Amino acid sequence: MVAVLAFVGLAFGGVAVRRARRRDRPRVGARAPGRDAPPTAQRHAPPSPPETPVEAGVPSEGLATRIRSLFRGGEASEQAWRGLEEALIRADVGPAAAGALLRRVRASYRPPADPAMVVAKEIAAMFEDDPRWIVPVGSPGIVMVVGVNGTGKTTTIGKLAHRLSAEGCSVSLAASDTFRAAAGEQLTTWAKRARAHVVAQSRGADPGAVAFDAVKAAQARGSDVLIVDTAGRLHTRQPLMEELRKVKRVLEKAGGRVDEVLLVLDATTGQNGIAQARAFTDAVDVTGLVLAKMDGTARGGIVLAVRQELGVPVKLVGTGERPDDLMPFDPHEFARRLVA
Ligand SMILES: Nc1nc2c(ncn2[C@@H]2O[C@H](COP(=O)(O)OP(=O)(O)OP(=O)(O)O)[C@@H](O)[C@H]2O)c(=O)[nH]1
Ligand SMILES: [Mg+2]
Repeated sequence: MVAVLAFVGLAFGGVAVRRARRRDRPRVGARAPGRDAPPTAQRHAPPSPPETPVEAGVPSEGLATRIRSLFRGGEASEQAWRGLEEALIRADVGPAAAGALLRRVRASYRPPADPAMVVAKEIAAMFEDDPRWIVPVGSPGIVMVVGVNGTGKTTTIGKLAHRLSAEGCSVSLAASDTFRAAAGEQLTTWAKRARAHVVAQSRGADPGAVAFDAVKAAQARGSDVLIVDTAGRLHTRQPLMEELRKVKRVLEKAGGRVDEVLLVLDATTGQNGIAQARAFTDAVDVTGLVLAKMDGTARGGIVLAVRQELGVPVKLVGTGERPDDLMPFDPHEFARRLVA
């Protein structure tokens, strides 16, 4: 137990050191200077009308630029507040979180403060009391990973296994995605890199049976953590959601409890992310979000909406496809990026 607690500390220490080193470099996934910013002529152009279609999760212009232009001259008119709410909604923050954020900013903004900085500070504050990612301790600690198709579940599991293993933890993986042909191989490739043990069966096998075997194997090996991969599924397909419930029940029966149920959301997901989070939470009680693909242009505003409407905290952030591209959620970093 002492050894396990030590690596929990190391997990945070290691991550903190890595993050500190990264600060000196361009942000992970940051594009070449200037590419994020529109050309100068556009930068000073009037903001686009609200009905302009925008790609989900990708604000058409930097939120900070928009906010500063709304509050130009330090003035906080009703029009500026309305414009701020609309800009937040366009950044996928959702109406409920945008309303809550607006109340906080209205209470704390005092000109001549930079309104964009105040918004960022209040966004970070909204996550302040949320539980953070902690390596589940048990024999084994069990993490189940769920989500719709292609969000980054298996890649997240691979990165997590790599990180835990590098920090001295013994990791087992359950290939309970028995639906997709290459799913088991993909997990096995990650497992080799991470020096983790995989329990798999042939394609089409019962995902619950794989989960059961994996708990028993992890117990027999004395693994610290078991991470369970599941097939991507549409949250609206009831039989598939029922299958997921069954996998969780089997894990609980075999392992006593499931410590974390992580829902992986693709950062480019727009408001549909709320429907996904609601359906998966109803089915298997999601305990945390993983915000994947944050190395692209998307800012992941959707997690603020999910946090506000369902109370599910963000635990991890994926910033690429390499083993090191996963880190604990940092509300300040997230807020800075959303309001960039
Ligand atoms: N750029 C980037 N790509 C990612 C990230 N996470 C996953 N991907 C890529 O997204 C694609 C889908 O990733 P998977 O891990 O297979 O997603 P999945 O949710 O397991 O997919 P299914 O099992 O088919 O539902 C792959 O090409 C990954 O390399 C990330 O943080 N950044
Ligand atoms: Mg997968």
